[in-house]
Amino acid sequence: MYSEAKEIYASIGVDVEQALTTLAHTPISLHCWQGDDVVGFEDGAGALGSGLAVTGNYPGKARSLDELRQDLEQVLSLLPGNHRLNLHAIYGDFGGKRVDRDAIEVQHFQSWIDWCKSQGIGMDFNPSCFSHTKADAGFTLSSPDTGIRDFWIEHCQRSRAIAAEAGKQLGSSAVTNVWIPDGMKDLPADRQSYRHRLAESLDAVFAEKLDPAHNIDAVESKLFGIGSESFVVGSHEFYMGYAQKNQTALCLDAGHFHPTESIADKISSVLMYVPELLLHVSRGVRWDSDHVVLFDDATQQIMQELVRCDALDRTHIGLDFFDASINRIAAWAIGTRAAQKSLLLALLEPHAALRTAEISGDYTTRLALLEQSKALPWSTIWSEFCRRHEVPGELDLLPQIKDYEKNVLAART
Ligand code: RNT
Ligand code: ZN
Repeated sequence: MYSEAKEIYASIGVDVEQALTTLAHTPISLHCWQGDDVVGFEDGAGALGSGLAVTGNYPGKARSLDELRQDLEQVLSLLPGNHRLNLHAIYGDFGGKRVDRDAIEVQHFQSWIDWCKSQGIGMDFNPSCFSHTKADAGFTLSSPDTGIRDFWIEHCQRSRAIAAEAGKQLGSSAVTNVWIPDGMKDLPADRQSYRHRLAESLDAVFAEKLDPAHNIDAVESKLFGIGSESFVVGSHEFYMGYAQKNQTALCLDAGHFHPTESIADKISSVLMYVPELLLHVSRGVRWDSDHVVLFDDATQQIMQELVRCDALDRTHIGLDFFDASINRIAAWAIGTRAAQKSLLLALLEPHAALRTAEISGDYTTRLALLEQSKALPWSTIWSEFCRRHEVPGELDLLPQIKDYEKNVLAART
């Protein structure tokens, strides 16, 4: 079936082997926080806050570092290709000691770096500016309180240093993504001073120049959060401007815009002005920005743009969702594979023919070719990709997840 499918694609000018090579060399950064509902391993870690919410109570969540690593290894065994770990600062190896956010050091993350080395994968990093008493008033880097601002600046600076060390040890640059929850439930009287303070704080966070071979800085905007419905300090315009001015990477989270707005359309624009892009592939549903990623139009369009803009080399693809209402391993695996399948579909487009049709004004052919693409045997190519990487195909995925649930997760009560 594979050789037949390959022939079909060759007949429309698509090199399937080339597509599979590109797919194999495009890692997806697995967000550690899907495994335990964004709790982390701090001493006394409590409720998720700062506008983030996880709903559901499916049994079997990871309760310790060892369990989270075991789960991640299981997820990696279900994914074709070579991926990365996206770690939040609250997931340090704190050994049961109280280590506040302004005191984190490389030593607290060395066991993660070693784990990544053992898995042959790279690591990305995130300061955790939420779920903390010093974030409870709703502000971190933009807080009017100097003490609070300095606390979070210190946390972000330390996060960059940890990321850079991970990048150095692993021989692959770590992307450090700054997202903060700062905003207001009701109408503010002075938006500007918050934004000025955020810019100043970010300047302090990024003041130390780090080797881009070890660390890449990214900033992430949001439209609104729970409790910040009327005003978010770090809006899209704010970070778009900041990233452009300071030439940091810009993070686009698919769930952080108006419901009818797609981040796919933004990719070709922002890449004209910022050096690199970080994606939080996610799925917004009504107020939630973090449903499990699907093989849907939105995800396919994002991947199409990355391929059509030849932007894969300048884009870091990460995921951002957390669903506690289903098996968490399934959420991770289904979401990541959906992103990969979308990328494969994009790589299998007949690009030359599409461009020729478009430039000659033959939009009929363009539309027909796009519809044709959906009906071609891309899933046979996907099966072959899974087979080559010795991971389950679509029919074997669920049974493997159920086995793990029965043999491992069920014992966690
Ligand atoms: C929150 C942002 C942010 C977080 C994670 C936990 O709205 O999307 O990326 O989801 O860092
Ligand atoms: Zn995000």
